[in-house]
Order: sequence, then C-alpha cells, then structure tokens
Amino acid sequence: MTKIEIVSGDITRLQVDVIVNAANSSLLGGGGVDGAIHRSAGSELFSACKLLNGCNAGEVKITPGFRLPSPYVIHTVGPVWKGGGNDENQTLASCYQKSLRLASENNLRTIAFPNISTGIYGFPKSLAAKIALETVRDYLANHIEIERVLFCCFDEENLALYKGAVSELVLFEKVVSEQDIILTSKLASIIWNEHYVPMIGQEQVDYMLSNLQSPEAIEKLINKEGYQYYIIYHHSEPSGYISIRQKGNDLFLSKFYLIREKRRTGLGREGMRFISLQARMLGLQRIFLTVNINNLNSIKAYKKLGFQIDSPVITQIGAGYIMDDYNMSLQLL
Ligand code: AR6
Repeated sequence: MTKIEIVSGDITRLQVDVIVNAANSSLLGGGGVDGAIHRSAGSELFSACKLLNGCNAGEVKITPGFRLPSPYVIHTVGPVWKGGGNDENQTLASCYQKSLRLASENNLRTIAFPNISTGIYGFPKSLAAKIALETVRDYLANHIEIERVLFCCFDEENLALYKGAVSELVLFEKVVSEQDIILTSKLASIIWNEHYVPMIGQEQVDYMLSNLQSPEAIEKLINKEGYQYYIIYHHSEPSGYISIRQKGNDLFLSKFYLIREKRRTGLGREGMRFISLQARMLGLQRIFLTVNINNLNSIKAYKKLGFQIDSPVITQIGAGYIMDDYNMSLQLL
C-alpha cells in the first residue's frame, strides 16, 4: 500500500532511478552528502554541474548520475536554518515537492532523498522529517506515476525520527484500481451502517448503499462525473475516505467519512487539511458540503473545522427517499 520507505546508510549505494543531492547554490560540490555524491559519481558530475549556472534555495536541477548506480541526480538546495523566521519550512517543502515534480516530468519512478538541510545547514531534524514526509505524502496522493520514495537516513537520530514519524503518518491514497473501488464501497457500508442507521433507518441506508455506494456507482462517479476519491490510511489500516469534486468556483466535499474507532484521533483535522490543500491546488477558495440535519456530531465537527451553516436543503435520492440536509461552507483564507 505505502510507497514510502525509510532506509539507512549511504545514498550513493542506492539503485533507484534518481537520488537527490542536498547541494549548495553553486552546485559545485561541498561536504556531507554532496561530497559523497560527487566522489561516487566522478569528475563528470562536476563538469555537468558547471554548466547549470547554480541553483537557488528551494529549486532543483537534474544531471545524469555518471558512475553512480542511479542513472540521474536531482540537485536541490535546502534552506540554511536561521531560526525559522525566514521561510525555511516552505523552502524545505519546495525542495521535496519540486524534486518529485522533476522526477515525474522525466518519467523517473523511484527516488531517494537524503535528509536535506539537517547537516551543515542546521535545520532541526524532527521538524525537517515532518515536513519531508508530509510534503511527499501530499504529492503522492495525486501522482500515481511515482512508485517508490526512499528516505535515506545516514545518522541514527534521523533514522529514529523518520521511523517514528512514518508510522504516525496519515496517508491519502487516490482511488484508481478496481480493488481500491471495492475497498471504498466496503468502507461506505461499514460507516453508513454504524453512523446513519440511527438517523435515517436501516431501509434507507440499504437503499443508499446499494444504489449510490456500490462499486459500480463509485466507478461511475470517478470515471464519468469527475469525482476524486481518496482512501485514508492510519497505522496502515483503511480508516475512511474522502470524495471531492470541483463545482464552479468551489470544491464540493461529497464524502468525508471515518470509521467509528478512528474518530476523535485527529484524523478529522488531518483530512480537512488535505481537502483544503486540494482546493488550493485547484485555485478554489471555498469548500461546501451537505450534511443531514440530524447528524449533530458531524455538524459540530464541521463547525469546529471552521464551516458555517448556510441554508437547509432537501435532496431527493430516489424511491421516494429524501435527505433533509444543511448546506455548510468554509471560506479558505
Ligand atoms: N548518504 C546519505 N546521507 C548522508 C550522507 C550519505 N553519504 N552523508 C551525509 N548524509 P548535509 P545540508 C546526511 O550536511 O545540511 C554540503 O557541503 C547527513 O547525516 O550533507 O543540506 C553542501 O555542499 C545529514 O542528515 O547537507 C552544502 O554546502 C544530511 O545528509 C551543505 O552541505 C544532510 O547533511 C548543505 O547542507
């Protein structure tokens, strides 16, 4: 399921399509991982780097790997830590994001990162690990072309931090395969049965599940109606799912469901952050949803996440069933 792996040791030994170098803005070599990469790749790498005209912090450039086992190297320049008030976090995130984008553009499917900026550049390791993992996780949610991402930890402290952080990482995986669709439908069945039966009764729940949440119905929503589904994994367990779609200038949040045992574990906030990110990436400033007026816990949870109630709305769902809902919306800042 997960494409993220934590490995220890020397990045210059890894057999992946591309390794990332934590370089400096001259791109002409240095100490740390940069020095190790230049030594293993040989002097041709230095010659290739001389032609690149340097690189700004947060940016990326690509060269062949020459004598390295990996055919390519992406050179990125991390931020120098100056206390945190100089956009260090954003610059570090940009290193990871732009490296992945460059890998995608070059059809490179497996990539290894060192712990950028956490050596000579002095970035706090725990914060750097969190930014690295979350940035990569968010990119992978929408880029199925990347097959494997290795975080290569050279020092024991980083290795322990990454192992801890990755086991807590909430993953959002895009629903693409038939298997994913079947899993989504199963999650729907669990969640509707535990959550909606007391609200709208078993009969209506059964009707909705077989008509609107069957694998065929979900497949149609994805392939014909422009919905994107993401399964939420927590501690490697499928824990819920999200379904979104652009409607005009807004993002329509069609489904945001968590199985009962995963509620009140912070997944709501994590999921909302992910949904807001999808809205921003589409250039949208507002998220809206409908929620059953008797679904008091969800209404409360959405309010806590910043949503407001706009108006009541009645939705016909077929076979004489209706849903008595509220429209709720969240304006993104
Ligand atoms: N494989 C994997 N990781 C390594 C290796 C290796 N062979 N060697 C060191 N590390 P740093 P920065 C880890 O200092 O902080 C250079 O001089 C190391 O444990 O290499 O981004 C450049 O030219 C640490 O966790 O990079 C720049 O001037 C991580 O790599 C400056 O350092 C990053 O440490 C960049 O500083």
